[in-house]
Amino acid sequence: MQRTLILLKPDCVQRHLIGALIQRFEQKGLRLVALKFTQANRDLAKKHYAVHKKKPFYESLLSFLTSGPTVAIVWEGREAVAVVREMIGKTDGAKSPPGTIRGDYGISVQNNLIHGSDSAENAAAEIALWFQPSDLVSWQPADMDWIG
Ligand code: DAT
Ligand code: MG
Repeated sequence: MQRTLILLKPDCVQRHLIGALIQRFEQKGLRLVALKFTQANRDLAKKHYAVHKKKPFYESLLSFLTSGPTVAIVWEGREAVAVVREMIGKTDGAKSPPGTIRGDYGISVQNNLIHGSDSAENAAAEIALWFQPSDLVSWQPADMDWIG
């Protein structure tokens, strides 16, 4: 079992797509571990996107992530990191195939609706940025044996 972090970014919230996107992950069989509606401050945004510090779009990325509310979610399941990345699609919505989240709902590079951790190691670090350990709920869904 693996955990991963997703962020439903400010464009997703403003476009009223929170429910539609959460539904996809629920239906896939991922288990909800933690969920928070929050507006990231600059300090959190900088830590979250620290890997992109040298990129030309870094400042714009920080403004975007802090511009409005975000939904942060921890999902758990078999191969959760890779499963979620596949469901999200490519970074650029215009190049992301239909059937993926960014392919179905977006056409922008920056305003691409959703973040998903790209490795188990980064997932653990990102979960610790957005949540307290006590926010994470371990539970057994009734249909767990069917989903695997
Ligand atoms: P991803 O979110 O697919 O993991 P990433 O980690 O390479 O993509 O980049 C983080 C975010 O930065 C991405 O979701 C959108 C933004 N971004 C990436 N490349 C960009 C570019 N060339 N111009 C503007 N924004 C960009
Ligand atoms: Mg990334």
